[in-house]
Amino acid sequence: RRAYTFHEIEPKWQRYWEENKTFRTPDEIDTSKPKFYVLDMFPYPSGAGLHVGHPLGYTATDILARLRRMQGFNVLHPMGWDAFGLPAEQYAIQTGTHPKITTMQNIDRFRSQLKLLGFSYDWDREISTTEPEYYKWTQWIFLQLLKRGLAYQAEVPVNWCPALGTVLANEEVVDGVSERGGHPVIRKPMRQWMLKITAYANRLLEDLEDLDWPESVKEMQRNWIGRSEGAELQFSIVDIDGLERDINITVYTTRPDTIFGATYLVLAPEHVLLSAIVSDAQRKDVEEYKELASRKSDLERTELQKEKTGVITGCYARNPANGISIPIWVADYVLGSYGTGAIMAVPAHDTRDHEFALKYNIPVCGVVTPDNGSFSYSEKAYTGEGTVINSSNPTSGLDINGLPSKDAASKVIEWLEKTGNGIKKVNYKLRDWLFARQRYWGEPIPVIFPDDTCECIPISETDLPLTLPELDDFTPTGTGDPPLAKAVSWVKTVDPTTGGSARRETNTMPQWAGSCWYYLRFMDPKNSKALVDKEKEMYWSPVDVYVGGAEHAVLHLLYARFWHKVLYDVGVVSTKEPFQCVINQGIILGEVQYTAFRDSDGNLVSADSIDEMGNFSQENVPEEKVTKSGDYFVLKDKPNIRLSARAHKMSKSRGNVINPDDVVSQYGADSLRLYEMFMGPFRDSKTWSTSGIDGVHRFLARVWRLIVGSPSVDGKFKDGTVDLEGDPSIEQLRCLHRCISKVTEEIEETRFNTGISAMMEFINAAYKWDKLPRSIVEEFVLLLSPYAPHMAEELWSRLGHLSSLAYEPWPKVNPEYLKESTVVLPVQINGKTRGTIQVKKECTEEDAFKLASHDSKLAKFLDGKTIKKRIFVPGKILNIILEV
Ligand code: ANZ
Repeated sequence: RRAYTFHEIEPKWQRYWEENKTFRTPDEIDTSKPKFYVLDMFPYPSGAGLHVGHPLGYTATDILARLRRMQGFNVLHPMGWDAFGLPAEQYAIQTGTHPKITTMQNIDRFRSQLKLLGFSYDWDREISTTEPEYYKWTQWIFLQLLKRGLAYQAEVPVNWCPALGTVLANEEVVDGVSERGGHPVIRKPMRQWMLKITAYANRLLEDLEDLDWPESVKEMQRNWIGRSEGAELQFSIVDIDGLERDINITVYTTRPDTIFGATYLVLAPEHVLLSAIVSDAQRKDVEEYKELASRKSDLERTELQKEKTGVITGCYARNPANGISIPIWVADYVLGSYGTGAIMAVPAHDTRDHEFALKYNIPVCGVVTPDNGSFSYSEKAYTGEGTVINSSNPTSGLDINGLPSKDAASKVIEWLEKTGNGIKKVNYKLRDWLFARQRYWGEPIPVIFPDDTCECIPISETDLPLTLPELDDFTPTGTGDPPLAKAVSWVKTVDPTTGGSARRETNTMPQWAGSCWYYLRFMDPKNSKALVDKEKEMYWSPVDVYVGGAEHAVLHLLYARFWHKVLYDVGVVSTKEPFQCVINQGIILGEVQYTAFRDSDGNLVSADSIDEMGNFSQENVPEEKVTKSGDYFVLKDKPNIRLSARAHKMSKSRGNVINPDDVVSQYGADSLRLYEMFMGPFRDSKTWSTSGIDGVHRFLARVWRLIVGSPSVDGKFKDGTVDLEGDPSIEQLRCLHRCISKVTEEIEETRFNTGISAMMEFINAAYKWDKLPRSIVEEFVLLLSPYAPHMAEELWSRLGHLSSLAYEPWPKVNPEYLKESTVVLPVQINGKTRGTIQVKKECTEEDAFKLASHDSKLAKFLDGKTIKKRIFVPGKILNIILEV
């Protein structure tokens, strides 16, 4: 039997690790050792179980964790569940099964699937966001936010989704429908909890600099925060006869240099001063316009392609730069929630203003020219920088003609500040975070409302957790009242200070809440006195490597950073940032699918000719009938028929989903792990391929046969394979140390795929050796162990070790063996030394001869001659005898 018996090996070692708690990170640790905290974005335990995308990130972090343990670090490598959220609740609505039960079942399934893959998590630290001992601290953080004025209630227009019966965050609405389920969403004002993330905008932006994150993720966060610099300036209101009124409109602009080009103002429809300034004649039109605008989302209003609309207010403003009266409009392309909700419109230099001015016949006045020529402002807006023109006024005393845009902008700001007409101003796109959901399956918000006041009172920290009440009916009430309102006896409570009756908050927190701080709980998961013990936090913070999907580039990673900074201010954490390094794994696409095409007569046609055809049918072609020809895929037996080849996202409807459990039972967990790491660069997207997994499986089987030998698998090694006594040769040591160096470096740089290539090279070389000394084999087994831990443990034990290799010292590279040693080899032709070549010490006769015949000096003597004989003394001489 040559078999590599993964079926037996894998469960055996999983049991061993579990029974011995091999990967437990003890509570009390030797803190003089360096630490390594490597974390996966914990999963939402969906009903579908693991998909093959999960093990991609999890294997990578597992390899890092195993490497660092062997390098002598204290490693924290935990796993848990982000288990509140919509799907369990919707399932409950459909089936009546309590979300707690569904969640528990899903967690059990996920856990056992993860255990099948041999990840070295410390399962003693497992947490779920739905456990009261956990969400007690989520609620505690909410109370800290409340205390600091960072949680507040507001009547805000929200995205109300009637079908889901809940309010959604902006990010959960895509193109006017809910991200989950695609139900229509409308705008509706409601009382909501908000978190003041905007108070942290600048810190969230600035602290990005020192993070070792993908540049693309940092850039997305920067854009989301959307810092812009400009000025706030005031326009005084004049009525139609040019009389000053006692009202000012403040606008926000990023282009103070264009102030002389402002030919009208725009107020957002929700601007508070609108009704105060509107003329009687225009009042009706303006009211109608406001009503229309209130039905649109911000996204619809600001889309560039949408035709701009607006209504004149009948009121005017004086441009402080030149004293000219300009009309004030109301238009919905200006948002009430950004800047001051009012703008000075400069049609010559802003695309939206330009479109609007053309439509409503408003003057366009160019005040910045491009440096490389003239510009026709009536046709298009010039939005770039340049030299300022038409911008001087003796009355106001402002003259910026001839200045570059940037300098002009500074000069205008100076002038504004001097004259009291305005100030320099920084703005952010970031909005406060809507923090309430009209849902059952979430953390209750720990506040009460006494019946006789409209005050809101936080519940005492000592009364936490405020547990979710049991409920049988989870359906949304549809009125906007959350399902928790149905828990009548829970809602009714007393105000502890007055003894009067009170109501509990029935909104719950959004799913993001629990995932904002879970990485802290893992440091000290059972602490009932504090969220995390101070010393443990100091030791383990920050997370050294955090791996997860790129879809979390903004929301999760921004919200978690925000909470972390608040906790820093509260004194709970010691670092400014939670995650030092973030890595996004690529996505795994389904296997490439090949499609052939037939014309209406049923004849096969080439894929490049179907464009002109009206009628054709398609069929899938199995991989074994396909071959590559140049850049295309063609049918093996009909190479002139091109096929289309595409990889799609794995989805149930396409039927291309690969189930990790199936792969494990067919090939073993080590093969799955190795394959996912071998598919391609870790960060890239890649396509699944069954033949690829065959390949790595064969590699593992080759390792097995080399070391265990065949066919007598009885715990003893067969002759001729591992030589337990012998000393390694220099060549073997060189080969091993090259492998150590490469594997170590590639894991540390998270280039897992090339680490595997290095091991494959080693095994290829090792197959050529007559003897395989134990010391060499053992080191190789250690190198293999982060990738294929089950097999490595088994080999280690068969090599005579009695306990796990998990904490064996990681092989050290000896640089001596990495030196490529070369020698200068004299080359004689017919006994006369004609030159030299530089060769590796262990160079073969064939290689030496090749080098000699390519050497320009030596080639002269060899060209066109027949060689009679070659005499080669390795490392000493090459003698070539020619026929005469
Ligand atoms: C005059 C101007 C001239 C502008 C020009 C632009 C170009 P960011 O970079 O996004 O901050 N703006 C200000 N508040 C607005 C609001 N509530 N809704 C819609 N637009 C608003 O852009 C700021 C610029 O967007 C501001 O600068 C303002 O138009 C507009 F050649 O003022 B600008």
